[in-house]
Amino acid sequence: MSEDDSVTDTAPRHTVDAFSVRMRASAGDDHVSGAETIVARDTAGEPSPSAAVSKEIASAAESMVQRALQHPRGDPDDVTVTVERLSSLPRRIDALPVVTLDVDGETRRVARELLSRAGVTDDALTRGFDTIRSDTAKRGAALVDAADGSRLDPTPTKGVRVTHIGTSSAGRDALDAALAAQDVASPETVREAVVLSTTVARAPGTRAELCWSDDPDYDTGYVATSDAYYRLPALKPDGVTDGGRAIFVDSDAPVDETIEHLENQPVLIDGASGAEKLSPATLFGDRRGPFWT
Ligand code: PML
Repeated sequence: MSEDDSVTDTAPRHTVDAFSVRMRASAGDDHVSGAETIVARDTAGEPSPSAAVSKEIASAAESMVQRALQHPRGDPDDVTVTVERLSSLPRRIDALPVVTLDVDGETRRVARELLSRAGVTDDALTRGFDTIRSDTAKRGAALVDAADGSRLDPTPTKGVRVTHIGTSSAGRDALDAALAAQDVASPETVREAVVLSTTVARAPGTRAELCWSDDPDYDTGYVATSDAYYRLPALKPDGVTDGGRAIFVDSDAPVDETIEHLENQPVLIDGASGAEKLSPATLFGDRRGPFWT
């Protein structure tokens, strides 16, 4: 073996040209903001990372740092950006359809109806609302048994963090265009929530998700099911500064597999499935029911 051959043989070989880029900002012990995306090359090739991927990583990291420094929740004293090469190629899927519900004063009832139609019992959905309102699972989502409402995540003070997610540039453009057509006021917030909720909806064992923001000035929340991401204006109860997520899981779900998927399976949103505005009466298709107006 020549000297050149031995150098080639010991050089690292990367088959996956895809990276998770994540940011967390904190002030003291308080979380200020976070963001993440995936940067992946569409076709295989050498060398890795390609110049295009390197440039995209740098640009994603820069905009995350800007965002951390300008966040309305306050000045961070620590901003950490992590760039991690993925060990497998991301699963590519389309975003859930986005449905903004034209609700007026009955938001909680509509949220409960959506969850109930997705197979979540009254006890479980009440537990979901209570969990988001309380202090637990501030960082991650609570996993709640869709039948009896018990907590399924092993460390309830931490919850489950849905990570290794992002959009391709085609997916991002398609989602942004769909949201712009509906005049969505905070497209970046909504895009990120749609990416996360699509990952949740397509994970094994999940039935539905309930979420509202911890930003005191942002009161639109959502229910996501395998059918759609339903936006619910004024979902956040009055005076509530806590926010978070409850993910409702089938009683017989393989919980370890669900958590592994949510925390570690890379998912790239590659396309959109449209956006529309609907009244609850139209959505539920029941002209005699409680949502007929
Ligand atoms: C969050 O991630 O903090 C919650 C975002 C909720 C977005 C709801 C929407 O406007 O669609």
